[in-house]
Amino acid sequence: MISRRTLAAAAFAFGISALALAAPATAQTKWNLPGAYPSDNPHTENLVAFSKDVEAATSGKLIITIHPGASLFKAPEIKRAVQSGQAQMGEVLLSIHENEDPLFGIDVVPFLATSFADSMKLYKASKPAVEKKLAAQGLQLLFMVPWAPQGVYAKKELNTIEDMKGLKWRSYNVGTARLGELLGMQSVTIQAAELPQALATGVVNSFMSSGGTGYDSKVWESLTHFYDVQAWIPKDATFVNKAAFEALDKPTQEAILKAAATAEARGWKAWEDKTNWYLDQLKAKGLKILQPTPALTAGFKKAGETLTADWLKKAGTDGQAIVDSYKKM
Ligand code: PCA
Repeated sequence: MISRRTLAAAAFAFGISALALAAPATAQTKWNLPGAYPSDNPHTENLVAFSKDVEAATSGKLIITIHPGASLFKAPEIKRAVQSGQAQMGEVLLSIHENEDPLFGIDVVPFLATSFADSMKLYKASKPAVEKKLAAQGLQLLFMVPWAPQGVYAKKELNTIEDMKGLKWRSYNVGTARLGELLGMQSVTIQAAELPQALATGVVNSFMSSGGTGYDSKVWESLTHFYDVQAWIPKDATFVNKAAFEALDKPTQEAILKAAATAEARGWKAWEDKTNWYLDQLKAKGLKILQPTPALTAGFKKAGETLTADWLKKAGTDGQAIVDSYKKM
């Protein structure tokens, strides 16, 4: 027998859900955006500004909470979390996923695009293909923002490439791991959030990255030299779960796209503006900021040729076509 109480509870619950169903036009949607880098890194500051822009443009209808520093998901898990809908949006270095598709590593082909202007050209040449690959995984690309040109940190002078042999090398993607292997180093993959600890405990004594990540990791507490190799400029991607995006009303979708375009421009500018600032900060902390010797450069170029050949083989004619169109720009 159904008690009066159950009936009342059912009526109450029905009332609530009817209300919820009737309300979406004014309801507030709350989304999560896991990120991989620290709160005061320009990538994260840009995401916070993006989220504020979306909130303002939707009059508070869509609230996106940024979770910096790999606090919600570890860097390599962020993309999968958004694909599966555990989070609605995410931000991470796209080349971490080069093993899924060589195109995700196009911006870490050594010495292909080493200035911000060239990096933007390479982005334009590769964007349609990258968008398509992400769409096939249930993701919509919102924007991409570069880091700074990548150099090498070490605890000793590096005059030739042989001086790198035997170093305990931190890698962050396929290319940096392969570089470690080619140059006879002991390579271990560690994402930025765990790098300060790995440096402090001596698990690694060398790595390739930007001035930004060296600064974030307080690299001066353990290492002494930075060689401005300018090997490549990797980019972070911010993406949204496609189904979640498509379930939003049109004005909200438009607000996101508009804020994304603004965030992209703001992010590129921030990194261009801060590249030298970071190197100055490292210098002020006592790090030696150096140009690589011609011999060291030659060694990196040679390893770079091997990496480029590896990549072109994996990326096939699609990859070659993008590289060709970039070179014509
Ligand atoms: N910082 C990130 C990726 C590239 C960079 O400059 C890192 O070192 O993990």
